[in-house]
Amino acid sequence: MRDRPLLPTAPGFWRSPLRGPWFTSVLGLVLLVGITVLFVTGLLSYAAYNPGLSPVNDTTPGKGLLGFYLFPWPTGPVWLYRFTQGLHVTLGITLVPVLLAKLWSVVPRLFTLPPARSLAHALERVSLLLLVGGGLFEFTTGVLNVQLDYVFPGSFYPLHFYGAWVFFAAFVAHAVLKAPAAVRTVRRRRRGEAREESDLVAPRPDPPTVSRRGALALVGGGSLLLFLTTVGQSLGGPFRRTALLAPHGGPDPAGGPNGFQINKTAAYAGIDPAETGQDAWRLVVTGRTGTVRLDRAQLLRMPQHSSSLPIACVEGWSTADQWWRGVRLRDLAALVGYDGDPPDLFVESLQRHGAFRRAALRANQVADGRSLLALYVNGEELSPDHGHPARIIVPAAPGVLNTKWVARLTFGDL
Ligand SMILES: Nc1nc2c(c(=O)[nH]1)N[C@H]1C(S)=C(S)[C@@H](COP(=O)(O)O)O[C@H]1N2
Ligand SMILES: [Mo]
Repeated sequence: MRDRPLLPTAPGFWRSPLRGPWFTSVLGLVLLVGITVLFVTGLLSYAAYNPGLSPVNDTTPGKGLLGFYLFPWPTGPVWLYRFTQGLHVTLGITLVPVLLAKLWSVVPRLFTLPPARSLAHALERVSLLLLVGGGLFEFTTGVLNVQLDYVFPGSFYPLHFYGAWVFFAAFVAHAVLKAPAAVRTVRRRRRGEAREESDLVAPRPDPPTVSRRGALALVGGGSLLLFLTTVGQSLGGPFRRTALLAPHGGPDPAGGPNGFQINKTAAYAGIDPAETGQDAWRLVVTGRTGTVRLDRAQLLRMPQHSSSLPIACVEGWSTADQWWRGVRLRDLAALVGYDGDPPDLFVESLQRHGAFRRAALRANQVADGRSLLALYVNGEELSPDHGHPARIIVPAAPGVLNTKWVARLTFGDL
């Protein structure tokens, strides 16, 4: 190495001939579109939790001002959450190489001196700190939540949600400042004008080992590989085998009617088989007219209905439609005094600990005739791991609202 400066603050320290406005601009424009989609699908995912309905779903209902956009999550099309959340997680993972390459391409700027030339420059650098910090935070918490199965039980939602607003605010400011120049750079290059004058270009570059196009292809190839090894978890069928990187991808477990993905097993949730048997288990339903206790035989004497619905988890994986059979939630509401227009519903399971042992469903979800307290799946009794003796299944809702091992239903406006 000939006279390489020791400090990264010296322009000559950075030698890669790949750095330059074109490389940075192409990656930036990809992220402009991608991160906007991530933000929108993320907000949708949050709305789908019914966070404003009850502190059980979210400890800071509505998230104050940031929850301004919340709306009652619809119950159709039934694949809605499967689609929005599959897109959110798959796209997030696919964009990781692009994000890293983009950060790499501008890393010399992190070290420019003086740290601030003017107030405007100082503000810009602070916004970049929020941008880079926020971006790394969002991608890291997202990937950890998917890969490690709720490493931040209960706290992932507020962290990822607040982080998203900080990140996206900085992202919008950055895009407004930089996107026009990025578009010009890419257009100029397309017209064959190769002139590149920028502080991103190394003043004394090393000889290239790969072209800029080649480097971009490498990044794109990395993204494609991540995409192909992730997307199968939300497609199902033969594609599920391709989801090598997704913890709940891979082939269907076991097989048979109950042979589809399991999130938490009965053993993990601490469900004692003694509590779920014919003799012990009672469903306690409370509403306007009081409380009713039903054993399994009584539930089976009520009108039984079927619906074909998927399980779609916040982690991005989902199942194909399963054929559920059981009692309609609105028929259970009618048992306790709500004929015609059912209210909200508070669901509690036999599980004693854990964030997802309770859930609040909105009136529109209770009213939908496809929303069931399911006793059967695919023609067989629910297996212990899928929620025996009874579980909630609601169309288009996130997995967490499909409470397993149900013990108590409380109808009433929340
Ligand atoms: N009681 C209880 N119900 C629960 C959960 C839980 O941890 N406890 N996990 C939920 C989550 S996050 C998902 S994605 C679905 C998964 O359902 P499955 O395991 O039958 O596929 O169950 C939901 N129901
Ligand atoms: Mo889930």
